[in-house]
Amino acid sequence: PRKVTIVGVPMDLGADRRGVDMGPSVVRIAGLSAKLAELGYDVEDVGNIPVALAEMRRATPADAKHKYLAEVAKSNALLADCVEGILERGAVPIVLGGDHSIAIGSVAGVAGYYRRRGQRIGIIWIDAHADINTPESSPSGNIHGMPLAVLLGYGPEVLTHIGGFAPKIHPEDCVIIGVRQIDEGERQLARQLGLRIYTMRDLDERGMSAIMDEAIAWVTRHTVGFHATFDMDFVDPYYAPGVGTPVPGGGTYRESHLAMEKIHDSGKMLSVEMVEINAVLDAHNRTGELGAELLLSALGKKIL
Ligand code: LYS
Repeated sequence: PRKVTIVGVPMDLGADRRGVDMGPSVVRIAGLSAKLAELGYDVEDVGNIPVALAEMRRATPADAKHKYLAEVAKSNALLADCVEGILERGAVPIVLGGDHSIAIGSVAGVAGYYRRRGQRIGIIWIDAHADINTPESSPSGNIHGMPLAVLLGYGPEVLTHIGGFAPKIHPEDCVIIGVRQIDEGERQLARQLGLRIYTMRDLDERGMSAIMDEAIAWVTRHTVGFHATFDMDFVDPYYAPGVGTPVPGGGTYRESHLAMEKIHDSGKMLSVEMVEINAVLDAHNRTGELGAELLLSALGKKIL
């Protein structure tokens, strides 16, 4: 059977708000491992990457532009090694966040693994936000608004150079899907890099199916495959109330599953990640359960 390995990252320092640190637990509680085993996978769960506790440390004024930088960097470096190890053991990594700053470590691990084999990877980034702020452009100083910029080589070196190389990905190998809130500096960087962004309007006009076909074809032109990173705030808050930065007008329950099903059917998904589920703001673990179900769709669960 195919192998999958789950790793949790109880990271909330990048969001500077408690609650997303419980994301790995709520997705596990929703029965992810057992349901993956039912799909026929050989499942391993390696537990959680250590993350500093926000209560143990006051954000310093020097850190205002990138809060908890040292702690976020440290956990992401550990995560990168862990993810690379999972790939070396022949399994597909399933990363449970945590806030979206953990994509820095996940992608560092996947990109590093394939780089050693002379190959590039792509990214499918499903999110209400573009996450392409830099410490200079960020309105909040929260690192979870910066991970895509970091992976493209923009931001503090302690983040961009995790794993010893930068950038982790080329702009022409990524897509962002579902954007409906973007900061001015992000808009500028996206334009400068020629990043392919599918906004909610694109989804409204063309539908999720066509967008996913195009997105998958795009990110696999020059790559061995892609990392899929799913920010739960892509989903409309009606279906996913338990997120830290809800934005109205998001994807439906069906659109979200369709995106994940098509990701699976492409046969090109190298690794997958679910982030920004906030247990404190959730209603009866509805969002946690949706997170587990969406991961199962990405791993091949079908209606029939
Ligand atoms: N763009 C905003 C910021 O940089 C929100 C980011 C939300 C990330 N999950 O703070």
